[in-house]
Amino acid sequence: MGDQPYVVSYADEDPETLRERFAHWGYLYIKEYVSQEHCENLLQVMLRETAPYVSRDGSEIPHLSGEPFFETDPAWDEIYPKIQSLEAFHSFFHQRSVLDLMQVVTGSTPFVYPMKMARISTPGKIGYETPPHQDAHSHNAGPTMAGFWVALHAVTADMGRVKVLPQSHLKGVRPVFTTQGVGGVQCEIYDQETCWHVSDFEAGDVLIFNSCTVHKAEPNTTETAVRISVDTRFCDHGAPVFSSNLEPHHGWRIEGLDWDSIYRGWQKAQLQYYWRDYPNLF
Ligand SMILES: O=C(O)CCC(=O)C(=O)O
Repeated sequence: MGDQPYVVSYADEDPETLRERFAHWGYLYIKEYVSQEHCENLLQVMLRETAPYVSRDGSEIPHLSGEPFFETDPAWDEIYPKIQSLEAFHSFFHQRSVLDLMQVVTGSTPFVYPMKMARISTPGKIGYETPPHQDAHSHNAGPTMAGFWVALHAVTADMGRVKVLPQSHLKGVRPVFTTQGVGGVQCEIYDQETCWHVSDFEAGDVLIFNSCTVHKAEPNTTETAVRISVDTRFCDHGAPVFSSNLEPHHGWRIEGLDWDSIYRGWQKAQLQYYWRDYPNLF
């Protein structure tokens, strides 16, 4: 069976309906949840840091100049610490409306993981896109953890959309093996799991997925279009959070990419080291 479109959710639906749908499918695809203005503002500040490799020059979609790259390539390593240092990037996930949504989904006060991720999917790197995986494995997390992924601009079928294997969360944490591509780890896909859910995204569309929901990225097969999205993880406040999630994303391999350097130019202290008194770190 081929792919099917995402089951669409809307923020103004009854919370119980959203929770039931999340429990049933293992994900929620919520149309235009984050305001387009907020996405555009973040995209603009990120694009200042991705230049000259990725820019917009007046077009709606970012595009690539020069050689393709993926996570850990030299161009990416040059750009990424600058993106990680953006206060607007981290605070994006702490806006009231995002916390409110996660409160509905988790059914209790949400905790935002310190690690925030930006994805820059360029064309010309087919085979290096995010392989199928479960965040339960990659973030060493329990069942109440959820991924929160936001498209910052329109993403069409050829631009490296993120897709999920519906109901895969019901089968527990799967065996993994190493592979190329973002994260370098792939989980097992069982026989008959051939129907993925995926749709085009508009700016502000949110994908929330259970920690055991298998998800992956499609290849970016465009000539020059670049897909930029941002994501993090949430859990119910008090659930165990593994220590690696307290690091900046790729802080373990990019020299100098630590919280002190990230916070250096920030205006506000409120979101700095906010997890230090979190009651359940391991
Ligand atoms: O955006 C991507 O390419 C990957 C996203 C992802 O795997 C995640 O958020 O866990």
